[in-house]
Amino acid sequence: MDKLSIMHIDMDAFYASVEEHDNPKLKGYPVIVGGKSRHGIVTTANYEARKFGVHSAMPVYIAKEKCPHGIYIPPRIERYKEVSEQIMDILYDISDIIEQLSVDEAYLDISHIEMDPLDIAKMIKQRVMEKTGLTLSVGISYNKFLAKLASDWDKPNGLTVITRDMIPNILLSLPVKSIYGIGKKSSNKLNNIGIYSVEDLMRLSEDFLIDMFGKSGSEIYDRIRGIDNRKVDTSRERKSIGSESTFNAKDDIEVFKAYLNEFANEISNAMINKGVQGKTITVKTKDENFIQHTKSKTLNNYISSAEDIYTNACSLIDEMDLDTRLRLVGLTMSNFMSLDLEQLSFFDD
Ligand code: TTP
Ligand code: MG
Repeated sequence: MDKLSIMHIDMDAFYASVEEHDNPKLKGYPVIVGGKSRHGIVTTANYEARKFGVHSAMPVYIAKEKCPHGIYIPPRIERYKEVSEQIMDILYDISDIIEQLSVDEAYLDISHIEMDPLDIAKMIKQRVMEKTGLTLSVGISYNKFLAKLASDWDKPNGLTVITRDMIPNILLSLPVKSIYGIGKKSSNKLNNIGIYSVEDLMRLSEDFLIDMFGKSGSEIYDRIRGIDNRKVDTSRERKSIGSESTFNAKDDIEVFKAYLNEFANEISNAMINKGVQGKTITVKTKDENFIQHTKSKTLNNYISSAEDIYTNACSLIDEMDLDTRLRLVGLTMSNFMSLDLEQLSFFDD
């Protein structure tokens, strides 16, 4: 059987959900996040507003015609980025092989994790809910194309697994434009020759598709047959510097802090070498039951000295409920700014 090695996660109505979470009075109402001006565009709408036909990329004035009683909110991009970071932190705790596709979406390679993929998905949902109060949809399959299709299958708050035997049922009736690689233009081109569904598309030969779409014709040919060999691309590496150690389970906070001190020195040296300062600091622990816990904070100012990093790390670990013994302590700095940039902005001021 194909190994269910790829997971795709996508937050539900992301910007609108953040707004609802930050202002619970919005719950139950149609919420539309969009530019303020008359020419503004809808970034997203919650599921309540979607019932009225409002969707992303629609001009706000049209949305207002469709849903006049909706609540219209200008976007707060910085806030969404902050929540996005929290979600990515949770994902990076689970797998290092992650490809972030956008602010609310990522692939995870979970092939090296022993746990049942469904349990991994439930754990992610639970951790994201605890940390951010938001729901997401998860798709699991043996390749990227099918995992992404799966996460979209049962939104919101979905959890869908696609196995090979499900492919005909799931794919054949889909419109061609729902296949990754077939945009609006290509979809129109296909419609013009009478090809509407994946089932229609199946009848075309690989050569025909290559003639029509070039190299991607061959990818489309494979994809609708459930073949997609793209790897989860980790080249857009996350910018963080960290260190961690495992040891025999113990419950001595002074020992943990001694580790943090050592890591703070290492991290500070590395940051100074790179010429960066950072503002987010994360302490990670693993307890004697191998359960991982993290606590992060984002400071108002950038730091790079070992002493600053250590002091903040200590206050974080003091705030963590260490009710069992630990077998790992780790420390990470992220959210960097290069020192050159700081100089520039200093002179600008
Ligand atoms: P999506 O994941 O495409 O949409 P969504 O999270 O709002 O809803 P869904 O439950 O269907 O996943 O995009 C993520 C965020 O990106 C979205 O909340 C707002 C932003 N966005 C735009 O700003 N413009 C756009 O055209 C789209 C599609 C999204
Ligand atoms: Mg989304």
